[in-house]
Amino acid sequence: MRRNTLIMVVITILVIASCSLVPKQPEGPATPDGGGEAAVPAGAGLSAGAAAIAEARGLTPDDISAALKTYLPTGVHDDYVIFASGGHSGQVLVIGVPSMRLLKVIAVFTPEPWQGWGYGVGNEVLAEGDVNGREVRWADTHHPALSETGGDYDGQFLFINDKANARVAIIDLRDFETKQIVKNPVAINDHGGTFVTPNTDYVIEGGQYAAPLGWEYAVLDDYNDKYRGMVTFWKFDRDQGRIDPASSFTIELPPYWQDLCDAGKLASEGWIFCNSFNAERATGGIESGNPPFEAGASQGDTDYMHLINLVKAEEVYKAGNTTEVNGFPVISLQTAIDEGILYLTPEPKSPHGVDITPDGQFMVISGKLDPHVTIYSFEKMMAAIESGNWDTDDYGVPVLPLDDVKEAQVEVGLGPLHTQFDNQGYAYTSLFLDSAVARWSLGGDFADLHPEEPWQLVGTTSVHYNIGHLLVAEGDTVSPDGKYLVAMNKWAIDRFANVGPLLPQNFQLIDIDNTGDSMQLLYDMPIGIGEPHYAQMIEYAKLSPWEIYPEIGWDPHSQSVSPNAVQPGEEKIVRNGNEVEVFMTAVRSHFTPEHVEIEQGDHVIWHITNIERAYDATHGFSIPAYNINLSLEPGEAQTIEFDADQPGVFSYYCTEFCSALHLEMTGYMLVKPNGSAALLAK
Ligand code: RUQ
Ligand code: CUA
Repeated sequence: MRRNTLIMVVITILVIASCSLVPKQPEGPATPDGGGEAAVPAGAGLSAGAAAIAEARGLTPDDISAALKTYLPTGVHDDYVIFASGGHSGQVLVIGVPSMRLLKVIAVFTPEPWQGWGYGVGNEVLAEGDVNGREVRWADTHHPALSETGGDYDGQFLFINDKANARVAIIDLRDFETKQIVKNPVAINDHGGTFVTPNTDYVIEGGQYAAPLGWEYAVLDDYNDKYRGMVTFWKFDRDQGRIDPASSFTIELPPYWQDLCDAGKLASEGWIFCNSFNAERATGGIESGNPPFEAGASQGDTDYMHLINLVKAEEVYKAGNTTEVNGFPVISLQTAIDEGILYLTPEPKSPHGVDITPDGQFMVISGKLDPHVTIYSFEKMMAAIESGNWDTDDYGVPVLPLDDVKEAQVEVGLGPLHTQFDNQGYAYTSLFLDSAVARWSLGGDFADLHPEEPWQLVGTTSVHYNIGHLLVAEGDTVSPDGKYLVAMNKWAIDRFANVGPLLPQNFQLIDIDNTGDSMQLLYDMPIGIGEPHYAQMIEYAKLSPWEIYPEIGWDPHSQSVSPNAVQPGEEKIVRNGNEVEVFMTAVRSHFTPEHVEIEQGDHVIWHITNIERAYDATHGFSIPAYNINLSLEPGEAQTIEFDADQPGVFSYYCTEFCSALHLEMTGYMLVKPNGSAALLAK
């Protein structure tokens, strides 16, 4: 009895708390717990059995159509694949659409045992991300970018940034494995990355919180003179599948907090656009009676969009007109001004993100504290630059007057953040404060695609809750597909079973394959490993990953046959002084050799090749106490090295349940004690 009373009190508190927290109650599609619509009426076109199930579960007609639109029978593949930031997990999530099934977590910045990432495989790649020699084995991943050809996703590579430490990683989509991590030598954190130019010549990494370049020390009183923003252009070498730091450069920017960037395309190809906030150059210091950053950085009515002429910048870099920061070439702010590389234009109140329409004609910016999206015309911006009719900011950077470059403003709702596009002439903007997605009509050449007047709000759909980014199928390419939109919600509140005070974020799939104001919410997917920021959705048919590695003895890091590959019949153990080299193969259901006898103090170089040619015939390999754990996909060759400093008997075994005799897929590593240890062992 007392227990029940307690439960009732708790429930009452929870209901009250959630009512006051929930930003806006759903008003669109009904939810399973009840909203408005009645359960499916009898005879709604369902078989008697299906209708009975629907009735027993209290499903509405909307629920049923949502289920039918997302259900995939076993063995049927999704039409689209999402590559989502894994947030603080430092990884990338691969999700199928419309099923919203998690297909894979790709290890990137953080060790991941299943893939052996950081336990024998990938150690060198992870080490590339060390900062000043210190291991940093997590990341705050924000924005994945698929490689593009002609402004369209080509399915070859994926890039993603680490905001916390200003790093960029590259994943090869032939095997969904991370190949490279680069640490930005100029900035200690970033945000405006990653974005690619239309043919992936450059991967863009913009900064966030201004600091002296190279994160040198300087007091905050010197903020205006010594603190700077930046944007780095990493040259991508598609043949090597790597960024080439030796052909990359940075542009020094004023100490406004550059936020997000987007690469111009088609009409605007060759230009880069970055929004910013804190044009006020607030330096915080709430503890000393200064306005806190949140107030100081939002005092002004406008911040600055940055327009960067990348073609010019590349010329200037190639001409060697750069300075160096930590050995990395930097085009100075003054050079950027003198050479006509950098322009600014005002943007309303503390914006977040800039997104370019598929034709490259318009740049869309949302002020977080302004209910509008502001649309800029590339043509007008070029005309304004041409006219020479501008003032400058405190650093001498030309500021193009807003009225000269603005095309339109659309009032969309409260807290607008990010925008994506479809194939029907609509744009979609996330509304953080309203917890909604706004659909609005584009003008320009898009005006013919829809019945509405251009630059108008067409409809909104509620999401749950506090949406950050959104994504549309191929929604930031030159030819979006429309069809599906995913709302990346920061809060979940009551959407899922309570799993304690730390809640998953909520990806919500929305059907946008219709015109007008109806957008149906289809599915909720909890993200339980960190806060994802952005994601991109590519047509599954554009991906062509390998089923097995092309040849036996494949080194995934070099994407070629390893010189250390071990072919069947070539297994052996070779001793050379106190260096022991093991040449091992793995195949169902044994390792060869099964005995590895070494001596304490030996240096061990151990090559293993999975000689399988069967789809999905992966073997694991772990050596206890030595922190070694590999995943060997069919054909894969790996080499590990360690000092046999611990004497004893160590059974290595396969960690993937690969066959009926998987448990027997094992062997003994015998490390014979020597010296004093040998005496003790007697
Ligand atoms: S963030 S919620 Cu892209 Cu890093 Cu916007
Ligand atoms: Cu190989 Cu289990």
